[in-house]
Amino acid sequence: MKSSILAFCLLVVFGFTSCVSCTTDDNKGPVAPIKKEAVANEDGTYGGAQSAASWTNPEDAPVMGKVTSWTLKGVVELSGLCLSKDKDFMWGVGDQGDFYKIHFDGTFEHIKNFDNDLEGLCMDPETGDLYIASEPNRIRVIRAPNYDTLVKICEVADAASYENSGLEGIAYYKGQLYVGAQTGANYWRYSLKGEKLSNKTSLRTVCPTISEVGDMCYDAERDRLWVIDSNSNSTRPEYLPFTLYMFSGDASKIIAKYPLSSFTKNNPEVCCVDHTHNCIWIADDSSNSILHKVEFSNL
Ligand SMILES: [Ca+2]
Ligand SMILES: [Ca+2]
Repeated sequence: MKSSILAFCLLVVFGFTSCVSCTTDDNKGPVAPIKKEAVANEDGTYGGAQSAASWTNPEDAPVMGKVTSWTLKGVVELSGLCLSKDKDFMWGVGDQGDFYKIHFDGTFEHIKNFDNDLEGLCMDPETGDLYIASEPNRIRVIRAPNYDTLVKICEVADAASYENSGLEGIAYYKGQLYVGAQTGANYWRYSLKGEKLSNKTSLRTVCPTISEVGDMCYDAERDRLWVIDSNSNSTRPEYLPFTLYMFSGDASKIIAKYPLSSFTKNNPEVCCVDHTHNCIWIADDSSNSILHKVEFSNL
């Protein structure tokens, strides 16, 4: 009898205790962070800001180093950069239609104004022609060697309603063009003549933490597609703020992520890979644009 009474008492005590501790856990909340802990997607990526801290770049990925910044007084809303054909300066474009030569020491020359919302540019390395993304949905070209006329290529029909969240990035990719938009982090591939080669696809399908395309740059030497996300995401914690993403060249896989918030404060809408200087040029689109030389090892 004594042992069964003891067993009964223990049952009551432990039952009560476990019930209390269960209630306490739910109220105090240590359970909540555990529930939110990130679970990797099938492709190894993570979704949501909670998981951002747990992302680790692969060991053989480029490593970000020193950052040098210049305020370019008079360069208005710089939103696209690409290396010149001889890689001795960069071409630049801005939202107010301005077309610049930007030098590696932070000096610049204003070439002309095209009265267009110029947001991104890239070069055909065969011809030196500059392909331009213009908001909301225009693809244009400035032909070498005179670089004095903005010529129509086509409109991206899917982006017609994107307004000032339209095309921001364009990249020369194996004789074709990538074009990317802020809205939905969507991108397409087009021929140099303006024929659509791939349907609208969101980079979020392989990288759930990207909010928008601020700029894109294809690195042919390493077959990588670099994309900068220009959104602070202060109200959308499901996406990472101000981040540089490195995808495989065909955009089928996210490889590495680089947070930029420690030095980009405004609206980073430019990324340009430069192997000669072992860096990626990044710029904040603002009334006096800010150019950042971001050095990398193993770029
Ligand atoms: Ca841009
Ligand atoms: Ca714009």
